[in-house]
Amino acid sequence: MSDPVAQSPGRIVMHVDMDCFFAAVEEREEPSLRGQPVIIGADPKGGLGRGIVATCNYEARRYGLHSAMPISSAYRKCPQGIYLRPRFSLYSQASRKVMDILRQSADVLEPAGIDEAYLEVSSRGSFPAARDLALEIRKRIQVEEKLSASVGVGPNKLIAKIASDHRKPGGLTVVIPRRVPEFLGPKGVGALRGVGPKTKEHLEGMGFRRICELLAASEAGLIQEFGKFGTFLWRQARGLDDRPVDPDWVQKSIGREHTFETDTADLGLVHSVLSACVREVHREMTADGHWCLTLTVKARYEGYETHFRQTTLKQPTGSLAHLQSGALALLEPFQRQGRRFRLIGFSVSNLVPPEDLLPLEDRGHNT
Ligand code: TTP
Ligand code: MG
Repeated sequence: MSDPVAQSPGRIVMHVDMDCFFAAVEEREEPSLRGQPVIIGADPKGGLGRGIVATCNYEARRYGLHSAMPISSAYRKCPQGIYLRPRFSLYSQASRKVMDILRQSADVLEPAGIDEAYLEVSSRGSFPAARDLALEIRKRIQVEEKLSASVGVGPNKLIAKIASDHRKPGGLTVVIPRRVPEFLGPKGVGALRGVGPKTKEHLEGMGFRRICELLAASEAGLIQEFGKFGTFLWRQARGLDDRPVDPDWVQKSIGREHTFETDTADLGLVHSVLSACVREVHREMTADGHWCLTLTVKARYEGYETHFRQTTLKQPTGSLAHLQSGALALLEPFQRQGRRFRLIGFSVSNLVPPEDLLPLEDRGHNT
């Protein structure tokens, strides 16, 4: 008799991440863009524009362009690129369609951002079966949505996510449990969850550039250096991650911001730009039926000094008038500073999904 435990493959988790998502949607809408470098973000204004790149397609990446770089640097590296302003409603629509496809194939689906999701697929029973499913999903997204995705499969969320990024674009990487150490080892410590530029620098300063090097660190040593996060790092370096795929994930925030062409002390202009940001955020929030509890205004002064002010309401709101008056109240102390603004922005968080807004008797609890 064989041992059922030894035969059990344990957990199988998939992570799907769309390739250069905003740019890919634009290319789908306008096929003549294909093959050219396409950049989504602020207006480059012939190299004088002051915003940033949201994303760009892989042709543009060959010129060294990437997300979050100043649009002026992007323009210097690639003046012949096609520069487009983002059309968020189009991207949310495409995102919803992709999530619908994924939901049909998952035991549990956790959308983890506009263009990525985790799928619990343990019920498929084996890694080869999960691989077949991944191929099928990638094909459906291509055929039905004309978009390209990269997929990672592994024994948990951490490995699945790193695997989906392993061979972009259009990649499929399956990491079976036995292969986890050789897969993770050569990767930079920046691939681990929660390791941003600062922590990465800190770890590299301690002599840990690659994950295999981090294996030499003791858990106690990492705790001493990073507090509780140390344990998390120690576990991640070993490929350990027991977070469940969580279907209750909700988008954490919706925001818009605007960088002025020149730093400005014109409060009328700051008001009207903030108000336009509020309108766009409101439109996106209510398109999904969400309301929100927390409002945040972000102000960046000349010289890049950045501040946030935030308020949390007692009741969720979906009213544009509430958001507008809330944003203005938050802006007020900023304008008393008498300084010039470089950027103004608005976001909502603590989003409340539509089903939580229904009165109790409509939720089906009374049957
Ligand atoms: P990502 O998945 O990080 O990037 P991507 O899909 O464009 O490219 P990749 O093929 O490497 O996955 O982000 C998804 C979308 O989120 C992206 O298309 C645009 C948006 N985004 C921003 O607006 N600003 C940012 O800084 C980043 C990283 C993404
Ligand atoms: Mg992506």
